[in-house]
Order: sequence, then C-alpha cells, then structure tokens
Amino acid sequence: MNTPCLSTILQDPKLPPHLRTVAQKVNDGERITPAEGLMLYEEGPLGYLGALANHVRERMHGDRTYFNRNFHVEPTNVCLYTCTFCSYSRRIKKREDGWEYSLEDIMDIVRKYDDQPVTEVHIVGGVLPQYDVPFYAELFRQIKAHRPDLHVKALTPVEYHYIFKKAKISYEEGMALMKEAGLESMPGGGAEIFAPEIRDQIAGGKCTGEQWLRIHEIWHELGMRSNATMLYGHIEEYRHRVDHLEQLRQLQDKTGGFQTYIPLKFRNENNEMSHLPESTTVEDLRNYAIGRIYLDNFDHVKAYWPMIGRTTAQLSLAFGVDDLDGTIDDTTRIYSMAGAEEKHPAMSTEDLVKMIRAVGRKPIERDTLYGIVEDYTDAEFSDDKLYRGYTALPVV
Ligand code: V47
Ligand code: SF4
Repeated sequence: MNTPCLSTILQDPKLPPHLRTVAQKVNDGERITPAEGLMLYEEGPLGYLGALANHVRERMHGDRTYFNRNFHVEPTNVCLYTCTFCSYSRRIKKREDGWEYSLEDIMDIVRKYDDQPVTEVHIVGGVLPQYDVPFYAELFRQIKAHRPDLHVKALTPVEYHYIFKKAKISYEEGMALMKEAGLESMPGGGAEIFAPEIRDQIAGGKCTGEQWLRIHEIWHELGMRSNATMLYGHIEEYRHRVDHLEQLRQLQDKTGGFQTYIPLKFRNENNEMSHLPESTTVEDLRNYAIGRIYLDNFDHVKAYWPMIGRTTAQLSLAFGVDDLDGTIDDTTRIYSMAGAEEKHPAMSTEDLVKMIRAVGRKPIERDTLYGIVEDYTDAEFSDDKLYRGYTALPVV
C-alpha cells in the first residue's frame, strides 16, 4: 500500500523535531510515552501516522492480514444498564420488542452452523437477571459437548461482574468456574473509555474501568487470552484515549494475555447520544494508527468492518490494522442498530479475501488464537477478475 515509508519521513528536512523524535523511536522499536501519544493525537498528520503505524504493522506481520470465521450469538438484545451510546438500553422499557433466548433457543442457533466451517462462536448481548452463572456455565458446557472444536469466546467483564456479584462469588472463583465450564477466551467489549469522568456519563452503573481490567488480569492469570476495545469518537477527549491505551499497555506488560486491540467507532443512530456527530474517516484512520504505535506489546490491531464500511476497512490495513472481523452473517448486531455502515453485512470468505488482496495484502484465515487455518494469498476463484495486488476495479 502506498503510505510513505518511514525512512522517507525521517529524511524530510522539514519534519518538526517533536515528530522526528517519535518517528525515530518507532524506527528503533522504542516505546513512546503518554505525552508523545497525546502529541500524536493533537498534531500527527495522517500520512505521517500511517507511515509509522504501517512500519510497525509490517515489521510484525509483513502483508499478512488475518480473519477468522465465526458467528455471533446474542442471548438477548435487552439490557438493564443504561449506556447512553447503546441502543439496547432503550428497549428495557418496551421489553416485548426485543428477544430473550432460552438455552434451547441458543443451542438451536449453534446447531444451525453444524455444517459450516466456523471455528468460533462469539457470545455477547445485554445484561438481564435470568442470564446468571448457572445459565452461562450450562450454555458453555452444552456448546462444548455438542461441538468440541468450536472455540467459545464469550461475555465481557460487564456480564461477569454482574453475575458474580449476584452469585456472591469472587472474580477469581467465577472466572475459574467459567473456564472449567468451557469458556476459552473473552472478547474485548465493555471497555468503552476507562476514565471515570467519561465512563460515569456514558456507561454509569456497569463495571468500572478498574474492574474491567482486573477481570481480564485474572483471566490472563489462568493462562487464557482476551481482546480489548476502546469506544471512541463521542464525548471523550484525546487525553482520555491516551489514558485508556496506557492502562491497556500496562496490564499487557504484566500479563501478556491480550491478543488484539479493536478500536470501535461510536455510531450515533438509535441511542441517547444521537445528537453527537460521528468521527470522520481521517480521524478513524489516525486513531487506528496511534493505537498501533502506542500498543507496542499487542500483537494485533483489528478493524470491525461492518461498523466502518468496506472501504475504510481496506484503508485501515495501511494504518496499522492487520486483522479484519466480520465474515458470515453479521446481521443482528448492536451495531446495525447504532448505524453501522453495512446494514446487511454478510460477506463470504471469498469476498473478504478479495477485499484484502485488492489492497495488496495477504489474506490468512486464522483460528481464535491466531493459529493459521489457510493461506488465501494465491487462492483461485472462478470469477477472479482481480489483479493480485492493487486494482482499479471496484471490490465486491
Ligand atoms: O462494548 C455499543 C460497542 C461493544 C455502540 O473481541 C458501540 O473480537 C459503536 O466489543 N457505536 C461490543 N460501538 C462489541 C465488541 C467486539 C466487536 C467485535 C469483535 C470483538 C472481539 C469485540 O460494542 C460494546 C460497545 O463498546 N458499542 N454501542 C455504538 N453506538
Ligand atoms: Fe447493556 Fe452493554 Fe448496551 Fe451498556 S453497552 S446498555 S451494558 S448491552
């Protein structure tokens, strides 16, 4: 991809000294400070940030771009919390408009994928009292008994904090119990923005940033892996984003248990913050890039393409992103209600592979823990009009 390369940036005699210092650090594989992170948010030009982030991305992964085949299950789309950015919270007043699946309903959904080559089920939804420790433990057990090879990635500290409190058990006991029941990794949701001055306004009542981090820490101490997100582009300021990244980096130094960082762009439809404008594409790309530069101890940065659209997802691959999420059937999601770019974001593996190849990257199907399932770099498709590299053709 044609972001300027880092050596070109460093050779520019007009590069301001503070930008040069950071570029040199990135070139030398050194860590940047929180003050430098803030400076990048405030002053880093798009092309410059892209060059730095792409350098890190290619140093770690070359052109490899990962995706996995999973399906999502949302036990309910009603929630007792009142996060202002979330369309679920509005439903609690008209609960009958939503769904509340039973264990059998969820197992029916899981069974629908029996013939499909999916490697992971991602389970996350609203918080309601009937979804408690016994419910989820039984669900994980039944999924693993039915299909042992399916990786169970489920729930976030938001749910775990709630259900463990209700069951009067510690986080340590609770996470050990979930592991024993079949939980294999934790998705990155519920992180939002850790700083209490923002979190209390947008996600008051649910687990704090500290509790979110503690539950991940305990999970990592059990030898398990998880992801981390940041919900950006609403009422937070750049310093809150830097604080969020810093806290993730510190925990990762301690445990090494995070696999992937996923920035989530705030979408403003059907929620209590619809009056706020959304971030621009330039800002989205800058944010991916700064995440990649800052989180030097995270292996992967992922873009969730149904939320940002296919074109921005392709662009993000030149701004630090090495992983794309969203293959089959992503229709019923928190995001489609919040104004996702793709209203019916079903994309076949073939489509995704073409989308990645069209910007000169190598599509690699992975499993949840980044084991390679298949390298699609040279896969042939019957209607494959696309040049293996750059293309002027519209993509899928
Ligand atoms: O925590 C809710 C976000 C998250 C909105 O780990 C919104 O592989 C934008 O974490 N605009 C859940 N975002 C989704 C999530 C996730 C997604 C894909 C992959 C993985 C992974 C994790 O969705 C919530 C919240 O931050 N969200 N409402 C909204 N209006
Ligand atoms: Fe509930 Fe999660 Fe939505 Fe908050 S973001 S209202 S906790 S579903």
